Amino acid sequence: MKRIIASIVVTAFAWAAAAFASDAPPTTAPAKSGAPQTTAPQKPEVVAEHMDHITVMPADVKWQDAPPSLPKGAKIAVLEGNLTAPGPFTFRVRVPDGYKVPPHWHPAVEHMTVLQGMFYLGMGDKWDETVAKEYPVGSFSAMPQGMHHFAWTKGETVIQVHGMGPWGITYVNPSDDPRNAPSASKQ
Ligand SMILES: [Cu+2]
Repeated sequence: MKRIIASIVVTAFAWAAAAFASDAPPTTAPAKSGAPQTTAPQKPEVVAEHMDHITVMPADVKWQDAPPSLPKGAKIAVLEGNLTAPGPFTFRVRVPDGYKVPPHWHPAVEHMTVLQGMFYLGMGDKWDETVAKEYPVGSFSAMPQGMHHFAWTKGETVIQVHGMGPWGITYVNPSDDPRNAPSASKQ
């Protein structure tokens, strides 16, 4: 009985070994000296080198004045990444009631989630509130890069935007760009 079991085990092992061998990548070179090949196991740290675990508690969200590319009155909090560099980013924008962003587009997909207030988003080159859609708290939108759109708010509103940088904003009408305003300071 013992011999039968041993035979089955050996057979099973041989089959498994053969199966493994046939699945092995063709580039694997056989061991030359018969010494066991040592392959260093994949270290989880390899993944950690590319990204740290980022956690941001509500009390840790640091608000600052939004860059001059946005109309005055906006605050921004960057939670992840660098908006000007390639790679993932996440930021929040807090704007007052009645805040307006004229028609514009972005160089990357805009993933937007409404966290507070009421956000209105319309597609197109021209300001037209009749074509806009209402986005209450909890709404999400993912907009293709380059799509022309405009937005405004009702009540103090916070949206969260994430995507793959570099991020930016280009206004359809350069005269709408706050960076082009005569009063725009170089601070
Ligand atoms: Cu936008």
